[in-house]
Amino acid sequence: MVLKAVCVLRGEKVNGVVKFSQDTEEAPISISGSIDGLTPGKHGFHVHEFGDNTDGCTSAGAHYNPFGKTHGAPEDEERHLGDLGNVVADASGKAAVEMTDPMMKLSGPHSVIGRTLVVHYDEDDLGKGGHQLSPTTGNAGGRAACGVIGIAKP
Ligand SMILES: [Cu+2]
Ligand SMILES: [Zn+2]
Repeated sequence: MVLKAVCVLRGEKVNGVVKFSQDTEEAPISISGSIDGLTPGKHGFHVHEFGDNTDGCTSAGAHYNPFGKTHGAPEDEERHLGDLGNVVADASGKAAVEMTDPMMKLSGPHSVIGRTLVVHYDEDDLGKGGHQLSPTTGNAGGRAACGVIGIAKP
């Protein structure tokens, strides 16, 4: 049973497509895709709580955090479920996304399907930057583009 989901990211200048797949209920999720229109360098990348874009990316709420944890890096135990770290854009502003995540799921009570994927203007400091926002958002700045994660066409 392979689960597949897709997210079309749309922003003022930033656009992208990100695909999610999970081979079994227990398997780590694979995330791949590409994002264009970024500034070169690192950009925070998270699943936010709500699949609500009524008022743009703001309506997506905070990082998806069903276990009441502090913001962190994807490889940390102490992280929001939605924390995917950073994507890295090259000199032309294009980021190739290729990651796996041990915690995120496409099924069950904490599935990310129906929630919003966000790419930020700034780098996520993974909770370690010492800024007042580090423990909640990684101080990743505004939301450059977002989209709701949906079930992919087979
Ligand atoms: Cu975010
Ligand atoms: Zn977070």
